[in-house]
Amino acid sequence: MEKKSKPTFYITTPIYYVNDVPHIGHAYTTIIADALTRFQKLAGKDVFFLTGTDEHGQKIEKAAAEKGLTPKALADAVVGRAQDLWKALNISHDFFIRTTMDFHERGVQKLFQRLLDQGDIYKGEYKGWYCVSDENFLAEDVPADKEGGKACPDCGKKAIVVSEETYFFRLSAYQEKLLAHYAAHPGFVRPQSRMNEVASFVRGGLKDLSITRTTVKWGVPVPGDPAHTIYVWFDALHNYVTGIGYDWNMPLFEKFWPATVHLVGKDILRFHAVYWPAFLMAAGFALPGTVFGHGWWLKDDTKMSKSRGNVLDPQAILKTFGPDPLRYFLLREIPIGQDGNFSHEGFLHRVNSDLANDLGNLVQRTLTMVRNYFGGVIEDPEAESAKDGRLRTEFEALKNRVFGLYDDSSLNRALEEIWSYISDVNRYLAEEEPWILAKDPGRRKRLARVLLQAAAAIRGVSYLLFPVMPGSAEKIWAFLGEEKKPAEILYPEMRFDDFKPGRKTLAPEALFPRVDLKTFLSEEIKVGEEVLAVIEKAGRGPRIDGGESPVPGVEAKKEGMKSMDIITYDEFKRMDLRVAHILKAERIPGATKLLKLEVDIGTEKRQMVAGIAETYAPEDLVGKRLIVIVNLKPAVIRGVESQAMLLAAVVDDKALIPFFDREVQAGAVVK
Ligand code: ME8
Repeated sequence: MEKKSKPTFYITTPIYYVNDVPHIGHAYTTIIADALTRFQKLAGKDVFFLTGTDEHGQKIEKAAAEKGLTPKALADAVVGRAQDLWKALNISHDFFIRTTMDFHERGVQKLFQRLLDQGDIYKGEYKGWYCVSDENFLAEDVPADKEGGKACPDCGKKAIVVSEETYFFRLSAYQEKLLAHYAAHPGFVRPQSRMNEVASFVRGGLKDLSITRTTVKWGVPVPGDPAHTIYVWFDALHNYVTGIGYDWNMPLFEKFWPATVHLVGKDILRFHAVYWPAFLMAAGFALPGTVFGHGWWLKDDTKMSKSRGNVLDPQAILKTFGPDPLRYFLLREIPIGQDGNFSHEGFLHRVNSDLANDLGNLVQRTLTMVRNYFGGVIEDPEAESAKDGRLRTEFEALKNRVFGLYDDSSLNRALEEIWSYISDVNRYLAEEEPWILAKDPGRRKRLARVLLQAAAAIRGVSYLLFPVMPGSAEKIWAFLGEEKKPAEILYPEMRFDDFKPGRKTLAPEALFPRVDLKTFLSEEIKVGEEVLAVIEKAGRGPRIDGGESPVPGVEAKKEGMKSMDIITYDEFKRMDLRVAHILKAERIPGATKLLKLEVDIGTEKRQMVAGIAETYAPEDLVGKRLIVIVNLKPAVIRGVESQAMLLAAVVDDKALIPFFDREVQAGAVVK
């Protein structure tokens, strides 16, 4: 019988320059590619993931000279550090290409020769402005400054004039073909807005491109004319074909070409969406499916880049947290395509709140109960109630949604969905109160059901998180007594119900460290001092999250009250705090701690649920004036939607609300 071959998926990152070690921006692209790779493997595809380094050109020549090294010695030193970083980030690339590898150089020369022979490359003279930092020729319409010089419109650095004999690529001949390709393949560039930018650039007219230099020695020599070296971008872009075997392993090349996705930063979209497809058309190769241009990580609102001196080295974060928190943060915080501002406070907040609190605590609590109540064994449970069953059916629906979102590269939305389910599981435990069931020997089968359900949900969640947090997912599966690893189960075969009684679970270790800002920043010498100075000046105390949990009904995190989890003033400002008047208050049937309130917040009436029934009788509350947060995402508690949250002190487990002692208008802003 003929063996059916799996569909292929070939993904690439840019190959990074070796003038310095990669920073968080480079890590971002590589992490996206890794998450998509791991997901596509779960989806049953035969995946190839290529990354590497761009080692030729004037920029490297210059950086090496400044350090007193040969370009190759500089490249060798940087490559080692880059590869260590990818290892520390758990990057699962299939091959790491260096443009100084001999098969790559041969492949580039061969393709150059082919285009020369067929007339797509011709010899002429180039005179114009060149940006060494970006390795890019300036367009003619870039205006001159007062002294008659020109600055690079992309990086702002001074350009130099170059005048030399050069080989040109006949780019102008591809203008219409490129436009036709864009029209026929609207997904060729993502996001869509960037497709429009690229198409309008091409429509504006394409000039032939100078693709060799005589003044740069560090490059691939032009075949038969070694006074010329091949332009670094012509050289570098071809890594995508030589890296999967062009000219040295043709079966591999034929299996994976064309690339499914070239993942790049928006800074180099034009090279990938205009020049590269034109080179490919000339060579007679099929074009890649998509060039995905992601946004930038900014620091203090400017692009993180070595030339601006504001880069963050991921090593300090990795040393404290390991790879998964950084992977999670970068993928959760922004959709691919948008820019994001990196802040240490933002990072810590996500780690403490989403990872340590929501997910880490859930795993820890559940497995500790299985251990304490059943000696670590998942016991035979009673039959599923409708509510227990909801956790299962919700998981199956979630799985399909997350599949679709990962497949569409909407990683942040997939993570949002997963976290919403994690909240549901936390709420299930809070409502079923297994710690109370454990006190009643007659309810052991019920207790077993609640813990089985929660553990099965945790198994499912970890599976869905595997592409983004592979190390943590594997650890959780091992805690759950799972023999397989997440990567061994294909997506369609993953079922909630496969978690069955009889398993022996392990004692969980802490998954995510709780780190306070000061300790964290002591690792980050330069940035740390700056941020701490700001915090100390502001004289802030502990964060105000010791009261009601953001997901009401879920146990508030005790150690969270003690930890210094600092937020910035901007984050504080995002909270819309208002004066509210209580119009109605009533008990919620079956809930001893909760009251349902109707409040007037000036602009409208809101319904809210608050854990204050043990301190206040409903009739004492009507007419009272208090402070509420009105822009918090609504939550459903005991089937009642809560559309605002009040502030209260928690003393001896009782909530005490600060009321105003004089008349104050509903809706007044609190700041
Ligand atoms: O351009 N935010 O290499 P490069 C997000 N060698 N991503 C960032 C970033 C930031 N602040 N800074 C860098 C080159 N990146 C060429 C590529 S490919 C044939 C040749 C990421 O070392 C992003 O992917 O300057 C960007 O496109 C890439 O690093 C640039 O890396």
